[in-house]
Amino acid sequence: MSGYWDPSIERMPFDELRSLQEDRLKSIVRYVYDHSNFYRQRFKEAGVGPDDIKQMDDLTKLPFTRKVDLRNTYPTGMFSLPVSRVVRYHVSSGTTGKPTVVGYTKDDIETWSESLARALTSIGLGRSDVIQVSYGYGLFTGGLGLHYGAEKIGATVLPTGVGNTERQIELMQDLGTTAIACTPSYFMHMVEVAEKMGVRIRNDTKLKAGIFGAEPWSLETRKRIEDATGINAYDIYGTSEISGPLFTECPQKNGIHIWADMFLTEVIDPKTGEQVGDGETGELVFTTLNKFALPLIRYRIGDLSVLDSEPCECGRTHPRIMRILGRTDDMLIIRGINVFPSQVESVLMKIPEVGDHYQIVVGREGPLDVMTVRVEVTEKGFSDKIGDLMSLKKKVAKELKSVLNISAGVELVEPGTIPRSMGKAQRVIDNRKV
Ligand code: DLL
Repeated sequence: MSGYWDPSIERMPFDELRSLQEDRLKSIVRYVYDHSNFYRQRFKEAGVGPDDIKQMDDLTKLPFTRKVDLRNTYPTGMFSLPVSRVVRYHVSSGTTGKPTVVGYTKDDIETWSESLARALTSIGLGRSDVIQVSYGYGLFTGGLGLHYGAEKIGATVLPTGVGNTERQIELMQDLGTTAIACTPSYFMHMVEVAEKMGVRIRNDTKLKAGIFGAEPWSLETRKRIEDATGINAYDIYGTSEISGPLFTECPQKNGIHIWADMFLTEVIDPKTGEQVGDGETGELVFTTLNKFALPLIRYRIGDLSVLDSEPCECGRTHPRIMRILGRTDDMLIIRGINVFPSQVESVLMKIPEVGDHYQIVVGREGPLDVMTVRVEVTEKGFSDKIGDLMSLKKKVAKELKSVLNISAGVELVEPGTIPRSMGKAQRVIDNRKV
């Protein structure tokens, strides 16, 4: 079992942790009321003020906030401090609408790094590690976030960023990278490129851990990555609004620990807004407890997960969220049936002849929705016997149907055909929206 970065916090007894959360909740509510015009207005509209928040259960009196609020107040209307106190901005790519801007004080950056220091230590990394950061640097939070966290634990950072994959692999070998941080889809691409260069990750590098996130990925993908390379692949989660990458799994690999002294986590029914119990799927809602440039109260993240507050075998008392199913807005509705791309991935990655890369193409034929799953066949699975390919196609369609309850078309394509991603993979092409 690996060590702790700060055992006094990470193993803090539940009651103490809860009372710390309660104190911080009261303070942050008062703070935003005093500092942010946006929140003061919002609380007034909801008929609630800082004096109404006396204990944890009062949390539900507070109104939710959402991404749309950040958009409507673009660029910095939700900030609680003047820009002169802000030491850094990050900006979302704006692929789903107007971009959102987040800002940090020096202390906010420190808290973010502290969160990652705990997470990276929990997966066994430390001073003797070389951590290659292959998330994008710049406006995206992945690169700089991991960079600061890795430096904080005294590891050696190799800040490669994304792209130039062959060079990344050469450097990985030359500088003895022991852990890599990037999207799982980019890592799978890297493995493919390495193979073409005659480099086997398992034998020809020192890589032992991967810190993979920023996009949904299934347990089946984890298994593939681990089987193919011999590394330990850990899930890392966060969003730019709550700082960036913040939390990982511990070695139990059974949920991602959310540091309760920093964040208050709720899971709600996205339709009613009511909290759901532990073990039930719902939308994640976070309240930041010690972030000061852009504190967020009951912020609806849009990601679906399940909360588990039971003690973890690793000894940490902080609650866990289970693997992210996807965003509420990623859910495809095909002929009235809800489909998450992550479910499709789970099915595909169990079929050995299917390659690591896939795409889901949705369109309409007359009034009907049609979904086609485009999959690469592995070099081994690629046979010139038409009969074999036909039976593979049938097999994939059958497995998809048994899990998704709808019929999907299957298109088999040659290895290397589907575009590779360096950052977040674009898995879904929904032509209905065009
Ligand atoms: O993706 C922050 C990040 C960087 C996380 C590096 C992990 C590693 P955004 O660009 O704001 O921030 O996108 C956040 O990405 O709401 C999820 O939908 C998705 N996401 C992030 N991590 C995971 C994960 C960064 N481990 C959005 N599993 C979130 C599934 C993830 N989805």
